Amino acid sequence: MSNFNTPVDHSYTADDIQVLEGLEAVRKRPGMYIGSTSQRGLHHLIWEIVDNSIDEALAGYADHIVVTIDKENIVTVVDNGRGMPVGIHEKTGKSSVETIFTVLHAGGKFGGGAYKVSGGLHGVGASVVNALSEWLEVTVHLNGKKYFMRFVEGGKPESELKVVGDTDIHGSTVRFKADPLVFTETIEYDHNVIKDRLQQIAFLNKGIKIDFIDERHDPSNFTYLYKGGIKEYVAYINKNKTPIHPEIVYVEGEEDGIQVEVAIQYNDGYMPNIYSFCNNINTHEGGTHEEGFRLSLTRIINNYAKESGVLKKDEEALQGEDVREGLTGIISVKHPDPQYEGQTKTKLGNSEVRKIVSNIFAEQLERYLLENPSDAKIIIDKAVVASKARLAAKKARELTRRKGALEISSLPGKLADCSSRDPQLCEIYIVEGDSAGGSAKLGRNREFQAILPLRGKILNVEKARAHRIFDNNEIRSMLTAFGVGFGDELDLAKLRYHKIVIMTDADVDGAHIRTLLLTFFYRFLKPLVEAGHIYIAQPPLYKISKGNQERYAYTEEQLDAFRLELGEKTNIQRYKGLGEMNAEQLWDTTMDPSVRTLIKVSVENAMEADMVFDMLMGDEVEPRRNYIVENAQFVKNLDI
Ligand code: TTJ
Repeated sequence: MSNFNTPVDHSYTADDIQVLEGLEAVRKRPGMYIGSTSQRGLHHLIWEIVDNSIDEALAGYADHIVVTIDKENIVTVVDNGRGMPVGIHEKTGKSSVETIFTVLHAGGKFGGGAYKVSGGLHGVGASVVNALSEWLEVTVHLNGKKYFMRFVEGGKPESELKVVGDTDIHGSTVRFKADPLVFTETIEYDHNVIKDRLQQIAFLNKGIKIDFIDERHDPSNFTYLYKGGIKEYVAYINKNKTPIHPEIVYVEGEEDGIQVEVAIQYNDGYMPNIYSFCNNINTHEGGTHEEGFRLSLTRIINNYAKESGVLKKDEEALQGEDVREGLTGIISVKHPDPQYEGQTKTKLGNSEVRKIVSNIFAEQLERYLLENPSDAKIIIDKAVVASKARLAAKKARELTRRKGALEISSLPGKLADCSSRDPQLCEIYIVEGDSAGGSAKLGRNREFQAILPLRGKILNVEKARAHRIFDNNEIRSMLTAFGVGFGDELDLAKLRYHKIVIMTDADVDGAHIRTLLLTFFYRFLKPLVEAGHIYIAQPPLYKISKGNQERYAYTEEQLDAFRLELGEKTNIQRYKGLGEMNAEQLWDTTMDPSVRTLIKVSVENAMEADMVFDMLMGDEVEPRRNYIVENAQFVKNLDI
């Protein structure tokens, strides 16, 4: 590590660590502490450790964090902070390092008033990571000494904290191996998940350099350092879009110990892209920080529109959705005592935050508009056009509703419905193209599988205004078939199929259609994504045959294995599209519940699809190629 010249503070003491309960509790019920023992829970181990280094950086004592995953999935986190405390802890009589790693909830507030960003599932303490590790090693560089301690079998100290040498640097290092006895599914970390989250953490904490070294991956080294923080985050999200004003508006302030940052920029699209965070956690469900932001945005833009005369006295005020059209925005707050609400505990509840964000943002947005009149005009004009389009769309929607176009009584003609009426059992396959649709209709189990073929590409909902979206036949067919309505009036209880399966070709067009569909689901039917109703079918890539033996391969590895198994002179058919399979093959490989693999779409997947949307759709081949190569495991084997 290169940069160890951050200020050193030796004034802290090692008390104040709350002693709560033992590590056995964690091993008994890991889900209570890290959500689950799936790969997602496994990833929490890394976040929990990294959070500690981020806290040290936010306190102003560290600016470099290195996360390494080696070939054995052993994780190392290094920071250049002060070094965690090594003295004897008053309440436990043991070293503070030992206390931090063996006492649940320790480490919360020591250092007095230090900023603790973790929340939600995070912030359970380094002891939880220790409890769930086969072994864990701590190294501290502090006051000229190098200290070391090792734990085994879920947190048992192998010996006490020892001085093992001299040093002229300061900082903390933690190395651990997740316990396969706990993480029975896998102890393998997902490269992309870790990389993306570390990049996000770097965006959200300006000036902190985060290196990610993944020795299992080529290339192995990634460095994230954003001096502009969320301003650079907005630029990154808008990278493949067309901004309509050159500068990103960036606002920051602090009140009552609550730090606020907002960055916004409009692009020529229609959809808002607003992401909010509290203490580095994505508040998917929004909350008071987002409310404060929306309030001020609407109020200040209306004021400016009226005062500049663009909006006449007798004209209707601009609505929130008008001023958010095509807006990319990040709202990030840091709160010493966050309260999370909502179904997934990702909604910020602290009521004081609304006014604080609203005040800070309003004052600085107003100043920005006054100081940048040409940008201001572009922004106001866009909102006024949006307002007119909204009124037109409202009329169009009312017309659609009156005609009963979304009633189940008018189910689309292309839909081959299933006979069961129990939504829990029912599945609907959204299939690209009529020929694949035909095979799927013949091959399905008509008891519980419905087929809806889509013709050509569905509408790009990013680039179309509301009334055009609801005029689109493919979208109308889907909405009618699903039966839940959409937007504010969406009713999950009316869902007619609990599995909605996207089945597209394994080529770049198929990837486009899948992206379009995911974007549509994410934008208009998000509760379906959140409730886990959206799936992606995995058709095979190859058929390997010899004599009367047949095998289907879904990956290149499987292909190699089957070739070995069947010996020389096999016949290999590469499936370019679903249409190349007959009905029976489609059932055998992709639709039969006893053999098929469905990938469940998470909100993160859908959000990612939404973010990479313009890139996949755009004319530039290179970023598209890179994306597809990078995401090969999700978007298997595409023709580019
Ligand atoms: C807290 O305030 C007193 C001085 O030490 C501060 C501290 O603990 N800093 C700190 C902890 N820096 N880094 C850590 C840390 C790093 C890792 C990788 C893991 C853990 C559990 C803590």
